[in-house]
Amino acid sequence: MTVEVERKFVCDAKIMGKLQDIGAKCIGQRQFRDQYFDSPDFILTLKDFWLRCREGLWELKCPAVSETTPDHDTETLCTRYREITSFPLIQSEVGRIIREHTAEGSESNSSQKEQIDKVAENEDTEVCSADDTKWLNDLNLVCFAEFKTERCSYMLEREAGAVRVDLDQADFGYCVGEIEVLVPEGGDMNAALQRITIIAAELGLSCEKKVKGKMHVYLQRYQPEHYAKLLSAHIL
Ligand code: TPP
Repeated sequence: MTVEVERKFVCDAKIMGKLQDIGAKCIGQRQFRDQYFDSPDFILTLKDFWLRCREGLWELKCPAVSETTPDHDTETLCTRYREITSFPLIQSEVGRIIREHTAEGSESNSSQKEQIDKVAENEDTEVCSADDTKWLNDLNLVCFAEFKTERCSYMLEREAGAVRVDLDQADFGYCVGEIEVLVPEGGDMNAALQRITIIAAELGLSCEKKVKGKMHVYLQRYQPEHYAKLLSAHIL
């Protein structure tokens, strides 16, 4: 499992030139469609878990447990999420979160619990294919966001290690850049944060507030109720 450490930045017209100037190599351009899933009462996202299907590949981003105490600027500008990409692991983790929530909640009823327990049994015995949507139905998970992204990716090789920069253009008219380092679990988090800070400085990014991601803008525009709940839970 890996932890994705990332700093988002505002993409302006000069960014391509700046990337070239600091020696970034373009490693490709691609388009993908993302679908995000949650229960109708937002059990996953209100706990900061993000379940996504990107072109048939599932991923669960989970809040990373912080063992380091970065300085204030780094802490506010960078995000850290543990990424699970194994489909059976995603199923069991999502099932666990939903089950725990349902067991806690007073509104849960016995038929809902029976349904969810059935999914738990199946996890051990059934091998599911990636396009199997039965588990989503059984856990009452629905798609709450769907959009396409056009992405240009760059690599920067530095002595301290490689850093990736993605320039994303979402189909709902929002552009955002991301400086990203993947850290194997237990790896050096501070070194990763430092690498990101160095590239941000080389790109001349000013240390301001955290920049909004694609999902942030999507929810703000198209799912204002969901957005408001996440804001009051301090998730976004
Ligand atoms: N980014 C910021 C700046 N703040 C957050 N609270 C989140 C992300 C949480 N979050 C919202 S949507 C999402 C996450 C982790 C899933 C998409 O992650 P992201 O890395 O933004 O998308 P990608 O680059 O993989 O398309």
